[in-house]
Amino acid sequence: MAGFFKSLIQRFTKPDIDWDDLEASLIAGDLGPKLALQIVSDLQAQQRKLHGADIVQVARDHVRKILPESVPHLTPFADGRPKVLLIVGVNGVGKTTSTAKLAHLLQHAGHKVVLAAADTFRAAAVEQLQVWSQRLDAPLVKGPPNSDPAAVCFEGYEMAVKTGASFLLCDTAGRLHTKHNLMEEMKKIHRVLGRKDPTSPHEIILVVDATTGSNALQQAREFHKAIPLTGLIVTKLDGSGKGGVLVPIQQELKVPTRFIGLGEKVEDFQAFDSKRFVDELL
Ligand SMILES: Nc1nc2c(ncn2[C@@H]2O[C@H](COP(=O)(O)OP(=O)(O)OP(=O)(O)O)[C@@H](O)[C@H]2O)c(=O)[nH]1
Ligand SMILES: [Mg+2]
Repeated sequence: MAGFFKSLIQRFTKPDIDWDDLEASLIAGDLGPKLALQIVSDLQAQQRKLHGADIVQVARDHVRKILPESVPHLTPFADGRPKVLLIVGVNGVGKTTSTAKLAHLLQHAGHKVVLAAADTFRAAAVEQLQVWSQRLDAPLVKGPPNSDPAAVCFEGYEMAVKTGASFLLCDTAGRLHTKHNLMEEMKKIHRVLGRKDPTSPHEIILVVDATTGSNALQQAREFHKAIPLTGLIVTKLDGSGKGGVLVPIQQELKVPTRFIGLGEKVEDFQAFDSKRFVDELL
């Protein structure tokens, strides 16, 4: 995915910049129309001969200003209560894989994790998380087919308390942000988790697939409207997606990217580093 900015340098070699072309290129890089316009206006205001490198410098400066320098780490509660993470998103973006990767990361940091298989629609979904649970040696809570996903998360909370786990990770079913009943079901999971601890779920993480481009912004808008997102996981950055969309999501919704997925293996996962993203990845 690396090289979006580099491609701009290669494309705009002449000092006479075609502004429409530049704006379109920035939008094609998933930076969003608002930011694209800001970058173009900023460059036009300079009233001098510009080269590709100038474009990239201005674009990088804008992106740096939008992205927070650092994002909060996932730390356990000092009082021993489980910290609850709800993992949500549309179908196939990498929720289950990212749940496993996150569990692995937390275990690596010395924390005990419980997994809740709240995707009760598909038997294969439960099996998929079960395989991860065995591989990671993390307890799994699941329900019968088509059972209430909110109840699975509720039981997950009880299991986390019983086993003294610091984190409960709830993997949910894929849901289209345009499907009202599925969004209502997600709100119910949110409400039911709040019965055990009114501040739970403590993190609501939307998983988006970098290869879907700007569509991820619309997904983020709709999910954020339904339940307040606390962070983003951007997956499949090893593919063709540049991940530029995380910039307008931060700019418009103030939802920070917390982790990135870079492959199918459990290790292909990192805490988001904005400096590295701007300097190397984008
Ligand atoms: N290349 C690559 N593949 C990924 C990444 N994350 C997930 N995948 C793959 O994407 C596919 C879907 O991943 P899942 O974790 O099952 O996605 P999901 O969101 O849980 O899917 P549903 O539960 O069906 O909505 C799998 O083949 C994963 O291996 C990533 O960062 N890079
Ligand atoms: Mg899944």
